[in-house]
Amino acid sequence: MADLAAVKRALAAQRIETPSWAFGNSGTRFKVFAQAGVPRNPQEKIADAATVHRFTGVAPTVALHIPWDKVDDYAELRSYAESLGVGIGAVNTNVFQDDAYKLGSVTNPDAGVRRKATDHLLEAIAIMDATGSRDLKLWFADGINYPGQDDLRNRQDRLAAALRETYDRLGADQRILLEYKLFEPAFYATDVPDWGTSYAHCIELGEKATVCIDTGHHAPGTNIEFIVAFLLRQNKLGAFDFNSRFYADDDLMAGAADPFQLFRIMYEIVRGGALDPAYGINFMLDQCHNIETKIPAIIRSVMNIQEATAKALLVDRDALSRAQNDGDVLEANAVLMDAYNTDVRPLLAEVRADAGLDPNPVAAYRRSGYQERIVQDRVGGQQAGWGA
Ligand code: RM4
Ligand code: MN
Repeated sequence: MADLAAVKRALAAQRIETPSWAFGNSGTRFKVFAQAGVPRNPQEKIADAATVHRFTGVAPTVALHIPWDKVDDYAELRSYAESLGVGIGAVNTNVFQDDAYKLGSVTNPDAGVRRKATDHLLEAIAIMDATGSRDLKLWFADGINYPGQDDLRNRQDRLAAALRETYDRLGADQRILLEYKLFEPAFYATDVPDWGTSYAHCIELGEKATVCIDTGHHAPGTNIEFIVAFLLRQNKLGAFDFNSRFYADDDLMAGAADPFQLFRIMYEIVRGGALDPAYGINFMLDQCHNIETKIPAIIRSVMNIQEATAKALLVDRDALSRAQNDGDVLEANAVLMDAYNTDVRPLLAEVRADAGLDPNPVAAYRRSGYQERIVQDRVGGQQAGWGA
């Protein structure tokens, strides 16, 4: 049996980072449905992130996306966040929305465009210096649509050069998280399409470069927990972008589409001793709430990750290794499924009560009046969004 007190301690210590962009308007390429009360600036996004933390107790940092969260004074933004009880987490770069990037950013055949893109990555590190952020998250939309459009190998060389220059600019406690994505917006070949490509570049760069797994960025049927186990063994897993997918990069609430997959991922994290924040993995959300109310959807996502984690922590690891070593296939599977099939909601309610929180964060948020207040207050101005 798992030690319940230890399970509760691990759950209380768990940390999940929220994404500033998830509080803004988003949509598909067909339509963005604007919502009332959505933030108009980075400060309002941070206020919403602080609200998620206030009700969950486990989301004390918020990731920025530049230039969406551009401000004149990042030290001031940091103080503002801290005054609301949260810190600024990863800084995400954006080299996918400028006209110049039509044929790629750091892999573009034009050296001038590559310079512009790399300068943006360096600018993001300067922002991290001011915000006190550890993580620079890089995702490249780069790729090509047609065979022969550009030279696949040259593009890897250009990518490596930009990554090297960026890596060399990192401070002692800063690191690169290199994200990958199978396809979209490029349809024939993406320059960082999978974890192997990201891993190889991270190895080439050095120990301050690690892989970021976005759970929505794989081909259907990919065994993500295998990737987790493999990268943990190599000390190269740096972060997650959690979300759910049914088809492609759907960006739905984490744990909504496949809670069993989330459990299997979190089991590998627990198995690898990587849940403790001191291990250094940044467990982030990367979602878009196109039709549902954003703040409670993010609270729900945090809770879904907590539930998957609680189940992973409840796995009877001794019984599991016994069954595995005995070659008892059915028993080993049963041990894992026993944990998965446990209703952990009462346990999490206790953990929250122990921390002085409402056991039901979504209901508490709904009762708090925060949603009504932002709907009333945030009138006029330009609502934040990623401009689909
Ligand atoms: C990308 C990728 C990045 C995120 C953007 C908004 O698909 O997942 O992590 O920064 O979307
Ligand atoms: Mn992502």
